[in-house]
Amino acid sequence: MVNFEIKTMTKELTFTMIKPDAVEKKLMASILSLIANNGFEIIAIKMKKLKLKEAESFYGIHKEQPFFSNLISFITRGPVVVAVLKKENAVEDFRKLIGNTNPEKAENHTIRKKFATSIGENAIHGSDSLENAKNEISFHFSEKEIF
Ligand code: 3AN
Repeated sequence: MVNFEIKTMTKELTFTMIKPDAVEKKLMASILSLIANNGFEIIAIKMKKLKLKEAESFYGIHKEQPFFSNLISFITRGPVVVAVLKKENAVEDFRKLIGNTNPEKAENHTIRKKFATSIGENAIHGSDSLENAKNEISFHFSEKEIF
């Protein structure tokens, strides 16, 4: 297990992944700017292409869902950008910034409203709890990659 503090007195960490659709559309820099301009400090970041087994494990919770095979082929079709973000109330605030899973239902100022095309190709992932943030950060980063 990677050893890092997911929460201190004032700040917490969350995990994000810019998905293949957004990377293909050259939206990486715009999305990172939005994240930084909304007060999130990027303390770890890398570009990678998820292997099939890695994607199946990351999205293991959805393996019984009808959309699972589409989700896996989508998320492995090109590079993603994974990052660790730090801020007060990071998990909840980042979920607000990315918006609803379905971009049609997402509020105007959100990343998914601006950049996502559909519920499947929705541009970005953000951890939905502090516990999942810890697991997802450990899944993609070693301790020495987090600054
Ligand atoms: P979120 O990413 O908003 O937390 P989850 O955890 O319910 O949403 O779903 C994980 C991912 O699975 C979504 N980001 C989306 O790419 C995909 N997904 C969820 N629901 C559907 C659906 N009904 N059809 C296609 N893909 C879906």
